[in-house]
Amino acid sequence: MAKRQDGRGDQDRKESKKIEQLQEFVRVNEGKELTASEGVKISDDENTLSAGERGPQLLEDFLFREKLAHFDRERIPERNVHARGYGAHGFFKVYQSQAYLTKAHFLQDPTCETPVFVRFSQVAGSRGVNETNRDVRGFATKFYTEEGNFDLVGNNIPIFFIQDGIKFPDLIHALKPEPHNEIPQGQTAHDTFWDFIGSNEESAAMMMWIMSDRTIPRSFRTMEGFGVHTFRLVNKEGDSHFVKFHWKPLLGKHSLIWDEAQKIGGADADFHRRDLWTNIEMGNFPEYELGVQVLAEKDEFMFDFDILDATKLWPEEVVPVQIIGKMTLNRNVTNVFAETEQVALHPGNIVPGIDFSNDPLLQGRLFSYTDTQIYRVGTNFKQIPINRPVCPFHNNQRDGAARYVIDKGKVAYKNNYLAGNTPSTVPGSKGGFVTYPSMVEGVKIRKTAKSFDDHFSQARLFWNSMTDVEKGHIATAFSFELGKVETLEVRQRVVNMIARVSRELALTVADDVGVEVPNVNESKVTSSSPALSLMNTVYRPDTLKVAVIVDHGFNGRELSTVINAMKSAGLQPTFISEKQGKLEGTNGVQVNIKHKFLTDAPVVYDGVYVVGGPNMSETFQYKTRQFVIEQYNHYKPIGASQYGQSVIGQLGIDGRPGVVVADGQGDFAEKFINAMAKQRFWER
Ligand code: HDE
Repeated sequence: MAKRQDGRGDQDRKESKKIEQLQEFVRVNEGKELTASEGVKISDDENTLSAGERGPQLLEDFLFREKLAHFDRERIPERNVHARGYGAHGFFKVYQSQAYLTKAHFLQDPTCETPVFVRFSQVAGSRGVNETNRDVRGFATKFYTEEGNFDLVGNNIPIFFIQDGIKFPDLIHALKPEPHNEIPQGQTAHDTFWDFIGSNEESAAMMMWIMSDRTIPRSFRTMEGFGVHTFRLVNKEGDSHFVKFHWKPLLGKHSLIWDEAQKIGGADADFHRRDLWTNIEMGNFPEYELGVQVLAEKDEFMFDFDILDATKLWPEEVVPVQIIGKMTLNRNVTNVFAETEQVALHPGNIVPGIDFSNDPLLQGRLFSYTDTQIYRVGTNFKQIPINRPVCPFHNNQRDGAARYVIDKGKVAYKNNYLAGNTPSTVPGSKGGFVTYPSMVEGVKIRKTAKSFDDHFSQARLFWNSMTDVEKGHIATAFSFELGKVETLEVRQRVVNMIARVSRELALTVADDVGVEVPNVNESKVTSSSPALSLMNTVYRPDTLKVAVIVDHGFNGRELSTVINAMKSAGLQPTFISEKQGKLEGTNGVQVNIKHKFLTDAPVVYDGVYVVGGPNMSETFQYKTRQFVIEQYNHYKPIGASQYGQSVIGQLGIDGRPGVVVADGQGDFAEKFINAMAKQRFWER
């Protein structure tokens, strides 16, 4: 996680062209006089014009009509999928020139800073859905390059449910709340979703991924991102390579556990946006490295699956991820609607040096995104500040709703004499986009290629790659989701599918949801891909949140030492007590309590440090123990000072993994920080 240093953050802002461009549109209203949109100054904005104080209101009131008419149109249609999202600005830099792979300008020069905007999202729920439900997360990046916008509109899972875009509306109809009662919101735990899965074998691998902890990330900052489809990179000589794009978070990939995710939903429905917003405000800038898996044209058929099939990944152990650059998110938006809501991302936005493959799912997306933006945001959505490129743009498109520019001149057609035949086209050698001339042959047909047929090998590969803890989580997730399915036959059909992936898993789930395991052959795949396990990652303490529970008369010297050590390690301590206000400790140390048991749930913290005091009330002790039990059950680190020990002593957790008590040896802070870095103690 990058820290803002020596005003560097401010400098980054000045350097970012996109930010400068956005600034031109920012309007400051504070301290100004109130006017109507046409400019007339308003003398009363709280009383509608009426015929007498108690009389009917008058249609003549143009100020009332303008205000209400605008309000009536404040919402635009929410995204059909990925409605709830949160965005941030930043920049991307390539580590070294990738000229051998691509001519894309932003991937040539390590000193070139490309502004980016990222929108993280959830697929299923409406705009107001809680943020920790089990769901795939979107990870969509707009690169404002010198050659136009490149959008990498990916997810936090490297594969997808279906192989052909024409099935997308069916998938989403099954996944969304059921239409007869609009229940459940933002959940896959219901009949229609699992009916779809049980009826579509191509979803087998994705079914395993979504039941894993990937769908309940700890933070957007600890989430991987994937372009999913196979793309092409094309260099100056016209050579093409197939690529898969990856984002790797420098903080490591970490997730919540299910019980925690459900409780956070109630305690803080804005958990992820709050986490991203707060950390960026604090200068803890999230960083992600961009990686590519590269396959030469000649190796197109090297796998026993088809690289055009979006339900398959390229195992990283077979095709390593080459890290080529880094993205840093260093600025929150000024206005969520204008930026995060109106941003129009589209996998079809590419620049010279990047091209599509024939992946049928990607091809389907190329139609859908522009179409949806025209409906959702409006005809001229590309001219809205957040969507404008940073490079110049000129064409013969004219007029339409909310045209944001005033086009000068009378020529608005190609092939003209009057304007010297401008705007003119640009040849490929001078930076114009030229489609890669890949070979195409065949008859017109509606059919999935035979090479897309194996649905279970990679589902099994995923299962083989999980640790025992992760396997346990997957089994519980299936039991939960199918446990909410009312139709027995739907549960049975899903278990039939699980049995083709792993008989062991099917037996556990079937037993739990009251169905049988059929006599079918499970996949014979024995290989694994360690990169797929979330536990094969980086563990760092920085930016983790510690609840510090304090009471009157706390040991001031001890507290100051431990808090300073925590802060140096990058941890974020928050004091919690019974009431808000000032709290006195020994040695003249005072803390200002802003959070209390009533406002802060244990689930929103990554660990707890119980400081206590000499005269803790029964209620204080009870609440502290409740807090600690929850943390303990979620395998999180627990620390206790000498007063603290007396409270948690009764819980019988002393000496258990991840429980660190101050024993007067002076190394408490170090031990506790190490425990925080480990994050979870699964062995409890
Ligand atoms: Fe999307 N998808 N999608 N999708 N998708 C949308 O576009 C669609 C797919 C993804 O933060 C929509 O602007 C079709 C795969 C993200 O604004 C819509 C198909 C992947 C976002 C749409 C897919 C994604 C979207 C909804 C099958 C991972 C949010 C509103 C052919 C690689 C972007 C909108 C943001 C959004 C259609 C499949 C990721 C309706 C037809 C595969 C991250 O156009």
